Amino acid sequence: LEHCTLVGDDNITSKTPWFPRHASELDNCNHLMTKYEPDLDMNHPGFADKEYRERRKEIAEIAFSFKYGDPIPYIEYVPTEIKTWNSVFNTVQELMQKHACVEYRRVFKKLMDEGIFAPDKIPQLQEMSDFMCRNTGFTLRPAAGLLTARDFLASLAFRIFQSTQYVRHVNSPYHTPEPDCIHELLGHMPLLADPSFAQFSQEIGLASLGASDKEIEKLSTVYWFTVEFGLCKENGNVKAYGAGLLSAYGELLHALSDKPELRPFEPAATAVQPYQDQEYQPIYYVAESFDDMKDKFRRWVSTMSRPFEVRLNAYTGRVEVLDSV
Ligand code: TIH
Ligand code: FE2
Repeated sequence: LEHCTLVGDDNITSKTPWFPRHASELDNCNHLMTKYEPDLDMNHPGFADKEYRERRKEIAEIAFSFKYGDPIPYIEYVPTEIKTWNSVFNTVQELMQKHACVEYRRVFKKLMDEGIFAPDKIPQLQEMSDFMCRNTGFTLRPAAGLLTARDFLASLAFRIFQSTQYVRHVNSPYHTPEPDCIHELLGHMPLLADPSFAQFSQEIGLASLGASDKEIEKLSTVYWFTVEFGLCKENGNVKAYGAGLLSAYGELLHALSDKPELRPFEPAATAVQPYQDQEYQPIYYVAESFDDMKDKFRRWVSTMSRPFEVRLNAYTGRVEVLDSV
């Protein structure tokens, strides 16, 4: 970055897709993908459950009316929701000792010690946001559901994670194809409170700002095979760090069994690997370490077509555009 000169907006052309320059502009970045809506999808476990659909609507309203700077509203979770949390929490707590990477285990313990993680209460997004903020500067904003890749990745540039706040249907506790707050809380948030992983997440976000549609597709594929389903090496063993593995014990055991194919993480190849989100992944990518993953990712990002680089000015909270070198 020392080699870059500040150029203002000169390199942003009319062809550059719009991107937010400050976290307040994320108020415009909450476009939903209409996938897995319990109202529309007959296969959704909540499709025939009117009460569940009502609950989802009620919680979605919070996200729709949220504006930058607002505190995240408190949700009084009901007993069925807490029961679902409890089932998932107990399996994760047991399995992660052996199968999760050390960074995850370390933060998990901290969350237990601080009373934020407990078997019988669902953490509130605001308390979790405060925890992450004091560890890495990451904060949360509520999202009504699955967002478009461009919107979702843009927020990461500001160290903001868009999180759902509803709970999966009680009939499918151990695997859901759509994100829910159990997946976000147990899968994503511990690692977003780890400095090295937080840095990696933000860099994916920064790389996405003003990127072409094709590059957004590649970045979200890399995100999928790392942040969501990544494996890594630790003292010669393979461990899980992907959030979709840490929040779904069926897939965690599948990923670490001899059934799937494991490949070394290589951004250029990983970025073009097709994937689906309906069933367990047939292929996983293994990183040597978070540092190695970041090195490889940075080298690959520098080959992207964007005629500028960006950085977040931590003092102003604004994204600055730089000449690329
Ligand atoms: N399959 C995960 C779970 O059941 O917790 C949730 C998701 C991961 C990735 C997309 S949705
Ligand atoms: Fe996720």
